[in-house]
Amino acid sequence: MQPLRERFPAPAVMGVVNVTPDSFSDGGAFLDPEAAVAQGLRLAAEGADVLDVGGESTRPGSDPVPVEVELERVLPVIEGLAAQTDVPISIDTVKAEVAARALAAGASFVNDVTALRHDPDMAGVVADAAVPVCLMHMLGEPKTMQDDPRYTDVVAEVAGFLAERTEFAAASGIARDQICIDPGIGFGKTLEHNLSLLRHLDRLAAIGPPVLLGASRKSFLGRLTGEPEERREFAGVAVHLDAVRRGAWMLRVHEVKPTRDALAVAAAIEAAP
Ligand code: HH2
Repeated sequence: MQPLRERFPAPAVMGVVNVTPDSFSDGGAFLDPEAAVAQGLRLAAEGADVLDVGGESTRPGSDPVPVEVELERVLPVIEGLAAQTDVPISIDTVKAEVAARALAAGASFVNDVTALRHDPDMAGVVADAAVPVCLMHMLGEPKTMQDDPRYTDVVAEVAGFLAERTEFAAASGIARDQICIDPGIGFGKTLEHNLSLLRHLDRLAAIGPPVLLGASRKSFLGRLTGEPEERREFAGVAVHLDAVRRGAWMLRVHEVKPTRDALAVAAAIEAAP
């Protein structure tokens, strides 16, 4: 398998396809499989390098979803997308059974917001399928993670966690060049925690694996701008552009085109004599 950094040269873009009734910014919009597939194809046409399909919301306060419900949501969308686009499909799940069925249906990337901690079988599923995996940091669980999250040194603690999970993944038989890491913006973090992680992203990039980052529409952008979820696009582009300058490799976004445009302009400036 081609190393992640070669297969998806930085800066890469992951488009979000949420098949949930309750995702924080687009819950219910794409619950119908046809609408979700159409959304994925639109993001692919806009230049997404990967499409991240998720059937369980992880927004603060959300409840877990039974495995059958999650499968019912994501499988038709993965099958539909796999039949109509060559853009690789990622499955955003914490459950090994959902990951395995999604991979069989056409997904080829696993995005686990618990970094292989939730389900003891997840590492084996990823290793056996020899697919890339994203290991994300989260403090606590979605239901309670925003209830007074505390760190002594957020950057050091998140970096230590991601380094430890990378070693765990490698020891579980997952190829090192198929692992990426993610600080998990908004997952058990205050505004200040998110900003520190963004400012010191270079320290996370120094761990080794490429860094995936998702700030799209998140509440800290609302805190900074006063805008509701559907109007945080400009703020999101600003964060993502800054993150790429500080070493981020892939950006997880709800709208691909604005991110692609911003990256194209930044790259043109960088290439000027
Ligand atoms: N954020 C969300 C979900 N999955 N995966 C990674 N690797 N990084 C993230 O930052 C990340 C993620 C939350 O965003 P969204 O999918 O829009 O919302 P919800 O979890 O409510 O479906």
